[in-house]
This record gives sequence, structure tokens and C-alpha cells, in this order.
Amino acid sequence: DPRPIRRALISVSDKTGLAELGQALADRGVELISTGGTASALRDAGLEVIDVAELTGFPEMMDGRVKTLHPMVHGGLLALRDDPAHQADLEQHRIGEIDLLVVNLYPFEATVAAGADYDTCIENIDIGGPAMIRAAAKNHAHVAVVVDTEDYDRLLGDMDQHDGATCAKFRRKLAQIAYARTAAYDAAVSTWMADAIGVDTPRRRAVAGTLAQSLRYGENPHQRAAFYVDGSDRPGVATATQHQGKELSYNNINDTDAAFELVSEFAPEDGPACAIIKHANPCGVARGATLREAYSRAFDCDRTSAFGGIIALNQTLDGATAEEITSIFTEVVIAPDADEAARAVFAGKKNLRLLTTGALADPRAAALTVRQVSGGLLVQDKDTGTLSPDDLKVVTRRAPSDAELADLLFAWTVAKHVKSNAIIYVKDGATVGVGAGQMSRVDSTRIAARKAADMAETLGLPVPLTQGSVVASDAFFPFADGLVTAAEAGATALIQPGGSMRDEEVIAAADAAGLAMVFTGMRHFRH
Ligand code: 93A
Repeated sequence: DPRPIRRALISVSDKTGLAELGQALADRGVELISTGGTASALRDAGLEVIDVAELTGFPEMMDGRVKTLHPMVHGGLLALRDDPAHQADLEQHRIGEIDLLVVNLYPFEATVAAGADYDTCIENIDIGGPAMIRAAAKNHAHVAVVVDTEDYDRLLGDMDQHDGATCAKFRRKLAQIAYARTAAYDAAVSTWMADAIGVDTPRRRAVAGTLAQSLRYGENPHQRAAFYVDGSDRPGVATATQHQGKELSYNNINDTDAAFELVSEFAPEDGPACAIIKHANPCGVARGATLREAYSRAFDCDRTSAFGGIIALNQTLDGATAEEITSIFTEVVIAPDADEAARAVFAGKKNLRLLTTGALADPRAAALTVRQVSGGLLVQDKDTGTLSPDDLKVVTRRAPSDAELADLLFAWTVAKHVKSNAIIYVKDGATVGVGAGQMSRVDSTRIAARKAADMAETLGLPVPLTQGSVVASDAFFPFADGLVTAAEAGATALIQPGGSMRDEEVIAAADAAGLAMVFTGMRHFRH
């Protein structure tokens, strides 16, 4: 059912390709109607344009808040062309049909991203644009709606294929894209407002996103993929600046997010810290006297896995650290900033992506995590749980020493970012063994200890670094076996939520091995 295009309403904030589109439509005999800025731009290009104000009989008013909200516009968009009653209404009120709507909205997302103040963001919420888009999309049986400058050529192509008309299939596709745009737009407004006023319940948040990047493929090459952003201006992989290297892949984005979220737990003023991520799990996390030392210590947790990893740093990347990083292959480095020396070092490594975020993420800021299941979405609060020493309950005869306590809290923080079952051995502010994603907790405990033993061999150490370490477990030990394994590996202290039916048994095993153990009363599952 091709529909001819005789009249078009064009109202665009982004004037990219506007003159060319206007010209192409005029060449095809289409009458153009436009709002203020769009009309001037078209006139500047030498085209004839009817002002919306002329159509509606009302001037644009209230700083442009009311321009197109009028029956002359909405009647022209919504009238069914094959319904005699609708046609009678058009005639009675002298409303002309509008066959094509071209709108792109006030740049709300870009305004938020630029750090604009509250009132400026509010003023950039487009009302008339989405109203027209939704009207035209609803009436896609008769009206074509274009919301993206990238679709101008496709529109003209379709018109040329159909003698100046558009085909039903194309209009349906355009309508679907239009609703995706208005849904994402309102979700961005809601997300921004929730951030601005501190709404912290998953039940009152909108979930949608704007396409930021078409990805070459998904987790695997046979899966198509795309990256959507939610309009939030938080520091992170979605808002970072990429300075060099290829486009990020699906897996890169996922891993870089995990790396940056983890390293953001370590405030810069508490000293340098580094996290190295592989397959969304940390294979090394460490503090250091310098950033370079933090990186080296993180690297020494599991040198094998660190190859081809993602590195996140909690301070400005400097030249010495950059130099150290380039000694092996790394996919992505993300940091709040990178100094000139660091950028110069990386400039020679064309495949290495460098991302800067301006600041660390706030690990305590309320946010949502969304996961898809067949037929739905699971939405929950982000895990922002944090502990202070006062929250800990010592359950063993021996209490942890100050040094053990510092390492226990470090290990607990890392555990939050490791897939369950998570077991983390830590010594002197560095992970020395990470057991992740196993179906049984005792296996994670064994794997982490074995990896530490392997590293001791690589590093030529007389004993594995788990000797004299502390251990964190993201959830309670259901049996004593995991704890016994950790004690055999040389752990001296343990942190875990507690709450198992067999807590008494586990505590007794800890006492028998001379371990200090604290309960957090909080769990950090991450599946
Ligand atoms: O302030 S609005 O929500 N009120 C309206 O009635 C309205 N109609 C179109 N903004 C409105 N628009 C938007 O104006 C369009 O979505 C477009 O982004 C912009 C184009 O304005 P101009 O042609 O003056 O540059």
C-alpha cells in the first residue's frame, strides 16, 4: 500500500543533512512545513517553507514550549485516510493531511552529558516532538515518520522505488524505530531525574536505552549486538573517552565495566590501586605505594590470566605505570585520567585501547542492575553494600590483628566483584588467589589456593603467598571443608557472612586451626 508524500512537517534540533533532505523532498514536489529554527535553515538553503505558526494560526509561544501542539498538526498526522468520518473532520476544520514527519528531539541526553544544571535539563525535555512522533507512528498505515538523520537516505530511496510514495513495510519499520526513540528518550529523562533527586527503588525506574554503538558482534561472532546507554552521566565505560585503539567489543565493554566498578571501590586518597579483569572476574587486585607497584602486585596474583586482560586504575595513569603495562598484551586500560607521558607510551601500541572517565564511579550511588530472562527483565538495586569494621562480629576465640583486619576488608571488597562462589585470598593489600564462578564453594577455595601455588613456582618463591594470607567468602561456608582447605593453604583469618545451619561446626574448625574469623551478616552473591 504505497502512500504518496505531498506534505511534510520537518522539525529538527540536529540540522545535519537537513538542507539536502529539504532539497530532495522539494525536488520530488513535496510541500514543506517547519518550526522556527528548522524553517530558517531551510530558507537559508533557498527552499520554500510554510511556518507551523501560519498553519496553526498561533505564534510559537512560551519560549517555544508550545509550537506544534495543535489540532492543525495532530489532526493532519492522525487522520485515517480511508475513514469517511475522519475525512469529514479534516474538511470541516480545514485541516490538511501531513504525510511525512521528520523530527529529531531536543538533545536531552547530550545536555545531561554536558553537565548542565537542573533547569537547563528540564528545558531540554521535548514535549511537542515526541507527541508528533507518537502520533505519526500510530498512523503509520498512512504516514511516514523519520526520527534519525541516518534514515534520510533510506526514506528517499524508498520514495524513489515507489514513484514518490513510501511502502507499508518501510513505514512500519520507521514507526517501530520511532517508538524505540520516544521510549528511550523518556527513560533517559526518568533516569536523570532519579539520579538528580535520589530515587532508590527498582520498582519506580524506567528501563530503556539509546543506541550508542552497533557492535561488530556479541559474545560470539555469530551473535549480533549493540550497546545502549541509559542517559546517565556517571563516570564509567558508557561515558568514557576513548583515546586510541580499535572500537570496543561486546566482551570488552562488559569486562571494562567490571574492572572500573571494582577499582572505583578504592578511593584515590587512600592510595593507588589496580584491578585486572578477565572474563568479568578479577585475576588480580592490589594496592601499592605507587600506581606502578599496584599494577605489578595485581599482575603477580595470576600472570597467566592477566594476558589479554582489562586493567583499571584508581588514579591518573602515569608514564612509568604505562611502560610496565605495555610489557604484556592488554586489551583495555581505563583510568580517571592519563598524563602526557602515559599517552606517549601507549601511542606506540596501536591495539591497546585507552579510556579515561574524568573521575571514579561512586560505589555507594544507588543504581539498577538489569538482567534478561526469557520473556522478561530482572531488575534489582545494584549491590552497594559496604562494611565498616564496626559491622563485623568476631566469632572465634582469636580476633583478627589490625593487619589481618585491613586485608579482610580488602578481600571482602574484592569478593563483591567476583562471580559466586567467590573465594579471595589476600596478603598485604593484594589478592594472591582468586576462586570464581564455581558451583561449589570448596572448589573455589581449592582452585584459588592451587593458582597461588602455581604463581609461587613462576615467581620462584619458597612458599605460596597464601601462607599468612586472609580469606573472604562471598557467602557462608555451608560446611567446614572450605575453611579447612583455606587453613591448609596457610590462611590465618577469614571473613564471611555467617548464617549457615552449621556455623557452630565451621567456627569450631576455625578455632581448632587457630584462625580468626569475622561474620559480616551481609552476602555478596554475584551470578
Ligand atoms: O518545546 S517543545 O516541546 N514544544 C513543541 O510544541 C515542539 N514542537 C517541536 N518542542 C517542540 N518541537 C521540537 O523543536 C522538535 O522536536 C525539534 O527538536 C525542535 C525544532 O525546533 P526548531 O525548528 O525551532 O529548531
